[in-house]
Amino acid sequence: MAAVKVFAPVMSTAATRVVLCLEEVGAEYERVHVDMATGEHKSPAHLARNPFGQVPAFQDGDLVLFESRAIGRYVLRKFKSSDVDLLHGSSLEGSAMVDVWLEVEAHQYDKVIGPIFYQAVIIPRFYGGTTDEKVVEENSEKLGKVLDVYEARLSQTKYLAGDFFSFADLSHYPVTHFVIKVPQVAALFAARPHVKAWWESLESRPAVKKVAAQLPQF
Ligand code: GS8
Repeated sequence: MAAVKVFAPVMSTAATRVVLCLEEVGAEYERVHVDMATGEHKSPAHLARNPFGQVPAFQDGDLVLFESRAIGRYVLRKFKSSDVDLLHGSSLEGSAMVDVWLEVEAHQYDKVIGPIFYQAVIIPRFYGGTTDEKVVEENSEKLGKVLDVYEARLSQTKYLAGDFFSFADLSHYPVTHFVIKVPQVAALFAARPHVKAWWESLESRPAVKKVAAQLPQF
């Protein structure tokens, strides 16, 4: 069986979400670099894979997908085993909670941590620009409120969807990997013991360690 393909540069946080899923299930895959610096993500070949001109795109034979959370779900369904089912598909209630917290990650967490990532990481590291500290401050305050909800949840269950590790937890890793080094964000995590322990358990997973080692170290 030909390996599935992930089209994206290594730095892409959305692509990292997909790669983490592939590593967690132990699937074979091929990474195909897309050179965003030269606008390759807007080329006709890439637009045929992702009509929004974004990364990642994904291919499994004739099936071509975009949107990292949808690709992640596909990977986790396709390669699930009795040992690894990060969507908790055997339980109607458990899988519903995975869906809930995946939505929270996409629409509550990413919405506020994304601007911090852009301002504090992308602008200085990739464009040589200056961080707008006001954006970082405002979104850190909002992130604190989101993390208060996480702290309450994680004081009741070990992981977000319940007492089992799931895609809902994993999906938080890529952007947090970078943004946790921003002092305001580090302080928010440090002040919430359950969130801190949850993050440390995420970081200690072998698949996460392997993928983290491939990411730029800053
Ligand atoms: C977001 C993809 C995205 O923002 C997903 O796949 O989850 N909801 C989508 N990709 C960024 C790079 S960060 O991984 C991207 O392609 N930006 C370039 C652009 O928008 O032109």
